[in-house]
Amino acid sequence: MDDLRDKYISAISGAADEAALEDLRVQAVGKKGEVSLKMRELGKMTPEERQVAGPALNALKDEINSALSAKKAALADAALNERLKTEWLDVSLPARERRVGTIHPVSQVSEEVTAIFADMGFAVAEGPQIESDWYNFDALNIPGHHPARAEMDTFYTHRAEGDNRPPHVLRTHTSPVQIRSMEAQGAPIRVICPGRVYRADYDQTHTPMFHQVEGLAIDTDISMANLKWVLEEFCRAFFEVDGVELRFRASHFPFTEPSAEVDIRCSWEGGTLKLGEGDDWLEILGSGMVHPKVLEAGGIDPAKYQGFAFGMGIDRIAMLKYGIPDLRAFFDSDLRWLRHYGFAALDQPSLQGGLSR
Ligand code: 2NM
Repeated sequence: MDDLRDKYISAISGAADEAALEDLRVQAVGKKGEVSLKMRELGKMTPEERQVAGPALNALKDEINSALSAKKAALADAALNERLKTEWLDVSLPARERRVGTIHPVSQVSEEVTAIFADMGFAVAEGPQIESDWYNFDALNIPGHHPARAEMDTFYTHRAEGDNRPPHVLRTHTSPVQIRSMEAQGAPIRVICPGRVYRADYDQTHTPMFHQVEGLAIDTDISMANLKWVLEEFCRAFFEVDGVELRFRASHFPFTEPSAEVDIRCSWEGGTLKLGEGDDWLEILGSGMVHPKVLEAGGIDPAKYQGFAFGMGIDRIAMLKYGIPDLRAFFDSDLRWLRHYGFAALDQPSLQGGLSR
């Protein structure tokens, strides 16, 4: 009986599937199975023998039956687990196909600009959109009486009654981020600061909120020549014209000296703009060598360091590159406009892949 038990218990535990298990059941406890045949022999035994063998055989039959059903349950569990592995279903997926939307041209162009300057070693810095007037004006060599303060159409916040400190402003440019970067990391430095800026102005070419990217490079031997190379390199990559021609026009900003506005060669043939050819010039950015007072405000010694800075409108260069006519439509949240001028969600710009579609 011990031999029978060992044989079937180990065979049952090693059974590969339900069919093998059924064969074992028939062999062991089926009508003509080994245990059943042994039970038939009980009739030929003496009563004493039967009293010992009977209960033992019944116990063996029970033991084999429960091993069979335990193994059957285990096989069913394993089969179910196997099925669940291949037939999984993400019940969190939407039942209906849905358009995910598009990337806004401002986001797309910010990524493109960032990719180009990152390739030239510039890090990205961000800062608050509500600024103290020190960061937005004084640190940038625009003192209280300076006409640039009035020209900027600044949005002011309110102070509480009787609080005579100057009010905070919505930043009118991203230059305050560059002052903060100078303070935080000192020289040498190479950063670009993309972000939202605010001016109280609204017409075909102005919205009260728009986007700027400013760049700053400070070191012991930075010159206007470096500025020129960086901006040419940027325009060549961004507008995707190899023989890009820029024109540096003397200008004036409080925070740079000397200052230059930069134009790109273009043509307006047939009413469409073509960059890199023709006899016209289109202004695309402002730039210059950072004013010593601005370096000082940022905690950098102007006797030891100098640097260049530049700034441009992201919305404006987006319009030029992608032929978008009206700036105001940028911020209307018109779905048809967004589908037309938007970019595919996974269409991330990279220098390797070419920046445009
Ligand atoms: C421009 C034009 C020229 C500029 C200057 C600075 C700072 F903070 F470093 F002094 N950031 N950006 C700058 C210079 C911006 O935008 C038209």
